[in-house]
Amino acid sequence: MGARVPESSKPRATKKGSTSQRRRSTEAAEAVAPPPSMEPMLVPRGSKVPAQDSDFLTTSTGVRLHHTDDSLKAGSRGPTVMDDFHLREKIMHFDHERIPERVVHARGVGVHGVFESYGTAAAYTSAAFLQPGAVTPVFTRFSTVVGSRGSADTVRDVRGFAVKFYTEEGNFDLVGNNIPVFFIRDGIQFPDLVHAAKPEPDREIPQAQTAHTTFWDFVSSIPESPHMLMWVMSDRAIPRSYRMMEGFGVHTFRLVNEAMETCLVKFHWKPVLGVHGLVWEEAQTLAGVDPDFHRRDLYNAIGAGAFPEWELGVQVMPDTEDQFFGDIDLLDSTKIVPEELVPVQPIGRMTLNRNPMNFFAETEQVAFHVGHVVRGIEITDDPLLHARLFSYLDTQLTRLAGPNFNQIPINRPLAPVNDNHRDGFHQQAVHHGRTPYLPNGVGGGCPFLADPVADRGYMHVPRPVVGPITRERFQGDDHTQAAMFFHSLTPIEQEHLIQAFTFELGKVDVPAVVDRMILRLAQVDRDLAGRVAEGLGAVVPDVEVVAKEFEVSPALRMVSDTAYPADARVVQILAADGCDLAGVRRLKDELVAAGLAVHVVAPHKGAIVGAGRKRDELTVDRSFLTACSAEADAVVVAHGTAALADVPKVVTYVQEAYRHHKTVAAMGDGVRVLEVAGVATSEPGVLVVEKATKAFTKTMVGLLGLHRHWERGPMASVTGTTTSAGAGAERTN
Ligand code: HDE
Repeated sequence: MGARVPESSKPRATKKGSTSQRRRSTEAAEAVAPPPSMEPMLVPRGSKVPAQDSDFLTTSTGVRLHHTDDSLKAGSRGPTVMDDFHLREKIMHFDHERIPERVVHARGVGVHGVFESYGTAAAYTSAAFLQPGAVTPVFTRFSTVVGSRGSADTVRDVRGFAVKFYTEEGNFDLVGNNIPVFFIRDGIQFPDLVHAAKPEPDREIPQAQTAHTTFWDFVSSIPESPHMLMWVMSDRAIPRSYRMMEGFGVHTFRLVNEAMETCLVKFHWKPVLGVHGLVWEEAQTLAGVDPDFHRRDLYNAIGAGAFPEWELGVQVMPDTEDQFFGDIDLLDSTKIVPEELVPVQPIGRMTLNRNPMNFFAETEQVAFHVGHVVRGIEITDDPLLHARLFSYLDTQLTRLAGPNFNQIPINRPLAPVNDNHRDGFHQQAVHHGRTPYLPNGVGGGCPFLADPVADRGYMHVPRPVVGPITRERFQGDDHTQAAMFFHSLTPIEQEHLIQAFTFELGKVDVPAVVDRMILRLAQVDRDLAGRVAEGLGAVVPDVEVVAKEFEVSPALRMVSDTAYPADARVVQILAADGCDLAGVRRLKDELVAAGLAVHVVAPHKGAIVGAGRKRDELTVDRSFLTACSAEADAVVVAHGTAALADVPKVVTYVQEAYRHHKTVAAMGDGVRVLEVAGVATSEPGVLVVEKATKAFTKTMVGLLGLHRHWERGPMASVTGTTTSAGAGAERTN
């Protein structure tokens, strides 16, 4: 019929026409390409990415397509015809893009890095990656536990801290948390714990939080939970950044050296940037303003070259027959060994230096497993750990659809593999030979078994195991370490912990559950229970405190006088049209040069113009509508912005930053905003300068390294001066 080809059906890019397109995409690729030091080491392996190596759009079987925007129809409005293999394949694949999210730790972020061994653990373990000078690539995934994959980053929750070491002797996964203890002592109760913490099943609320009845119903019934509850109600559960969290292996592991001598160890990750939290109000605001706050923070820091670092350390205890250290049961994951009793010995350093190329391929498909250990590291008898040994392998079968998940690029070891496993869903290998079994004679006995010494084969240290088989919970002291944790905190941290308990229990709608929890707290500490009960209008029952005498452990505090590096901390400069652009620019440049991130925030996006006759412009990063002080570590009001003192949103902005104990500064007449906000300029962490100078930048960086200025006290002076803030608001009206 010689029908006219409609415009929209014409091929979009001919090979000739696509040259410029290709150039553009190369440029774009170069713009985002990692610097050579961050070149992918593991993924992808070759120069070509399978399924993405044609310049043309193709089907999944490589047929080049000339049109993809319209389905094949009988006429432009007619029914779609079955001949359209492209439509059916495209939709079929799309329909199956999602895989089941992790049953816990669904929300996470993964990044690549490197681990450098100090060699200081060589006396304790034969593990090759812990010998002097060994350098090992790693992939680290941080996560929240309770929320779904799309939930907010800043919720109150434990954070997962899982590291996969691609060692030359196979993969070692250290699958830990940012809290060194756990809610339960026996893994058989994990499904109950998670069912209680997840959204309640009738209405599926609330999402990503433990502030609801069923969680507290369960944990208040678990005798060993008080210690973990102290940690989860502390500011550790609302970290400022993944870069500022400690990590813990939680369980005790056994190290084995070349002489087959053993010791028991607890693993610790110590962040070079210190351990810092958000304040609860910020965490709540950020969940709405920027649900990806932690993910973004980590990507941005790595993108800017501010690579976060942690020291790996071990507490080393003798491998005694009963596996106790003094009266601390090393097989009980609800107990710590205080660092004052057994110091943490640094054994290496991890630097996270490369963002993933593709979230799904790497972060979503990475499969951690506590049973991925290497020669020189062994599992102990902790019953929590033993349940995990089953769970991690098992869960991947569903999540990654079959047993071949270790062939996925992100999970592949660097060490050569010859496992005799065959077939199964998603088998990628084309195995050769006809003897995937041992012993064999037909295949020449291949693959060979490794001698534990000459070939460095993994061998378990023989250990006698005795005892009756029984379903019995071993008894422990469940209150003393909980009390020790509470009393080791600074008063401001204690106050936050009490507020957290009060908030969470305030959301419980069954009074008997609240009463039971207060009773448990009273067994730990009467003062703590009394302060929580007061906020809830509840009564502390007359029960005996069961916690015994203890020494406080200063290592448990987050608040200290130590100044840490301020790498990639965020400073917001509040500016406006007509302000001193030169001053803003200078401050911004100097802060960026010092390794900080700077956002210019103004009444509108686009650019602001200076006051001078010569046209001068500065790009605005955020408007007051899209920014909030919770995203920043410090707020500076620029010179030439006195009029902002008449804008209630700006006044509240500065008050919030001050109330959250952040560094607040003003240049020149920007001090007017501080005055109207009721910010006392004599208070710690409040700076007023005439203009941007090197000395000002230096002071700012120093103050940011302190994290917050807790000595200001809670909100006191701002509340006391609401009249002047109100006056500012009045003038606007
Ligand atoms: Fe996990 N945990 N867990 N867990 N866990 C999972 O494995 C489990 C526990 C931890 O970034 C799951 O691959 C049981 C303690 C992290 O991919 C699952 C028990 C600690 C991650 C599982 C525990 C952890 C997980 C879900 C009680 C700190 C995220 C998806 C015996 C030491 C790993 C998956 C990642 C993930 C089971 C308790 C840390 C279901 C049965 C204690 C960091 O297998």
